[in-house]
Amino acid sequence: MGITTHRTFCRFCHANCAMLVDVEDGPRGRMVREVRGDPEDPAFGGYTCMKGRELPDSHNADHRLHHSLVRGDDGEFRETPMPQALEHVADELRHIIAEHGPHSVAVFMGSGGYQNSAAMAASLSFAQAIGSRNFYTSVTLDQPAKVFTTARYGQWLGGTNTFSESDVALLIGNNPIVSHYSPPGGVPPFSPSRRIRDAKERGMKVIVADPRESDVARLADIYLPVRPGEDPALLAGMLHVIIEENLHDSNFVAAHVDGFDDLAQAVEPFTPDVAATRAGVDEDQLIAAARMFARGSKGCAVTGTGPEMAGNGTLTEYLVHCLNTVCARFRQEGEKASIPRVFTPATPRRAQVGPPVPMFGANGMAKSRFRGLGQLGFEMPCNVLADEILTPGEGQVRALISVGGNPVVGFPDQAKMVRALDDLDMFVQIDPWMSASARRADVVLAPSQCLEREDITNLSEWWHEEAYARYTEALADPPGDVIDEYAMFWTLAKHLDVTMQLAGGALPMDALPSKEVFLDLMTAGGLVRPSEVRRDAAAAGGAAVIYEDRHPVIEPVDEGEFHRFDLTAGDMPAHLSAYADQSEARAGYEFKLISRRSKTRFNSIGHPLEKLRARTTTNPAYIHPDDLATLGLEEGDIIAIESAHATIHGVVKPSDKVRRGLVSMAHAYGDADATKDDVRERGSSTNRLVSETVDYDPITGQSLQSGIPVRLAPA
Ligand SMILES: Nc1nc2c(c(=O)[nH]1)N[C@H]1C(S)=C(S)[C@@H](COP(=O)(O)OP(=O)(O)OC[C@H]3O[C@@H](n4cnc5c(=O)[nH]c(N)nc54)[C@H](O)[C@@H]3O)O[C@H]1N2
Ligand SMILES: Nc1nc2c(c(=O)[nH]1)N[C@H]1C(S)=C(S)[C@@H](COP(=O)(O)OP(=O)(O)OC[C@H]3O[C@@H](n4cnc5c(=O)[nH]c(N)nc54)[C@H](O)[C@@H]3O)O[C@H]1N2
Ligand code: SF4
Ligand SMILES: [Mo]
Repeated sequence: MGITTHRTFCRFCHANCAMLVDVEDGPRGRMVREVRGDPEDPAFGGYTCMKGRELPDSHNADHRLHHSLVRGDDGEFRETPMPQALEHVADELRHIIAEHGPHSVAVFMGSGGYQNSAAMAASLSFAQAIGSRNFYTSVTLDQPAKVFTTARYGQWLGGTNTFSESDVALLIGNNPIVSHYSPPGGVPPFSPSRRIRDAKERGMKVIVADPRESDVARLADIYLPVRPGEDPALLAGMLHVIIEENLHDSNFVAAHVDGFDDLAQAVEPFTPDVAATRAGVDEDQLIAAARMFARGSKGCAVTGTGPEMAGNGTLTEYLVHCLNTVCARFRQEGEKASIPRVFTPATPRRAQVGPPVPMFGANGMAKSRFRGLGQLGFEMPCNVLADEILTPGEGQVRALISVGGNPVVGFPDQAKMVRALDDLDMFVQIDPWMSASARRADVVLAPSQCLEREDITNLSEWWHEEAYARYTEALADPPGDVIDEYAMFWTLAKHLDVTMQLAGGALPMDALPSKEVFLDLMTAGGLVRPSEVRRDAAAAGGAAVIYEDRHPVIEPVDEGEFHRFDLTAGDMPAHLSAYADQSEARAGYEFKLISRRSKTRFNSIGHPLEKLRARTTTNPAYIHPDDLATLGLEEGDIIAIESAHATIHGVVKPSDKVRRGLVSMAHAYGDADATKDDVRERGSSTNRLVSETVDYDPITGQSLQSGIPVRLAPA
């Protein structure tokens, strides 16, 4: 009995903030009582956000599932012991595979799955073990063009400049103060606004491009209110200025870059006035931003989700890659590798370009049956999942296991996704509560929550400039018979008599391996083994361990493996020229709806938590006061938002931080049955407005989930 305090890290989101947790050992076992930031952690220094501080509620709340649910023939859910629920799922899968083949089973890992350090490896290796090509993750709902661009052009093996060494930062549609997310080279999630203020104090210049004056835009030296989807014009204009004024690193370009002249030619028509007009920004500000970025000695251009979702995502990522490349924003020979990534299989760290990696259906990778879209690395694009379920024929998906995803609210075309889920022979949702998707499932498997699990920091290690590693013990006892997701997939594989393979080889299939064994196999080839970190962390009272002596140093060029960045790959200069000739206006839809993150939710995670609900129960529609005056609307009114595809409702909130002609709303609110009448209580789903077959990226399948053409009317 009594309360003890332990060191661990938060897993409400991917940032993994260092935390102290008070645990009470009482009649119901060890229960989480309170969490707070760990002031002694070298990276986070005590920082947490309001979501993470709700972890005790999330673990102990009444709405939490303590047992799994299986729907009976009468359509009603029945509480079912975990072993039986898993056996039932395995039996159904066996029948479905026997009748329709292995591709008929799909696995989707959503953003809630990333919070468990083993869920990605477990769900992927399960899909591979049964021989299904239908593995999906939220990466193809949010930022596939980044993955694709890195693969197509190759990576600088020494890594990019990091935030702490930079004297300039360019953030395009990325708001790390709320999202705690930035790609490598961007703002690390350790107390992001304090970091930016500190960096500015030492002289860093910050440039932000966002149609909405976001939290980070308010700290910017130059804020560019770019029109949604027109980032290519802005970036091409900046490249035009940089090249014309010779501000790029011509030595680096000569040594490592092909296709520079083609790029220069393609950005030629984007003179500052043409580019600024199209992008909707001030011409002098565009020129100043180009000079500020290129004259900095170190610092990266990075994008968030906004520009990836607003159309032209692949082109935008290409131009960002060009900016960083021609300005050589990379670490060089003899320096420490910028991000050591202790748990990721080590690639050579050299002062050179790595080889391009074939992507998206190339070279024998699996193709989907739709729109010519194919695998990105090991995963299928989410764009095709609904059609793969709904369309009969060879390869039709008949069973879906969703781990930490909420397809009803995360995917484009909500009504269609709901039809698809209802059409499945079996829909299994792994979820700690009755989310919008769980309520439509045939089986809901109840998982343990983060403070009841062992985990490592593999998912946040790409922000740490030191070789920072953590292994946390399970600190609380799981209620009921909930278990870790890795154990669910292992048990299913065991029933189906297949073997899961991890980076380090086959997983033992005779008896359930411990999480430590799983994590060791999963991270084979990394700088440190999780079991070693576990021992070192235990010796350090559960704190982070920094493996300074293993931090790789960037080696000289390996001439035998020499590659160059080829800026003409994929004909991108020609795509830019085609974009220059396009017009994007859509008659009859004079507004655009843009996406943003809600401070009080992580996508749909947090909806039932009382203190977060006390802050908001809806995703308000931010609209410029002048637009509201024209529409005759006031704060708190309900507005109808109509796209070519559907109509949703929103609660009006005036904001002079959004450009005129825009509505800014968070996604992942509102179930499929949410209506105008309960929009204040539940919010509404912006994805109802989207069609994945009309507006999508032809390479990645990313649907238009921001910058959606809409019209507005009082409701
Ligand atoms: N229009 C529009 N659409 C978007 C976006 C946008 O900006 N605009 N953003 C996109 C992005 S970036 C993403 S990542 C996707 C997200 O799409 P999804 O990943 O499909 O949706 P989430 O809401 O993140 O789903 C998380 C689920 O995990 C459950 N969960 C919570 N905790 C746990 C846990 O400990 N274990 C398990 N197993 N489950 C848990 C939650 O209850 C919830 O059901 O949405 C995308 N959709
Ligand atoms: N609190 C909280 N944190 C989260 C999440 C959450 O739901 N809540 N979700 C997590 C997930 S899954 C992800 S992927 C990350 C995403 O992390 P971020 O990408 O940083 O997410 P946002 O805060 O939505 O920032 C996107 C910005 O893009 C802007 N934008 C929209 N359209 C355009 C456009 O066409 N061009 C430009 N330049 N900007 C545009 C929006 O106004 C917004 O400010 O956040 C993660 N962190
Ligand atoms: S930023 Fe993410 S990891 Fe940190 S406290 Fe908030 S939810 Fe937890
Ligand atoms: Mo995401």
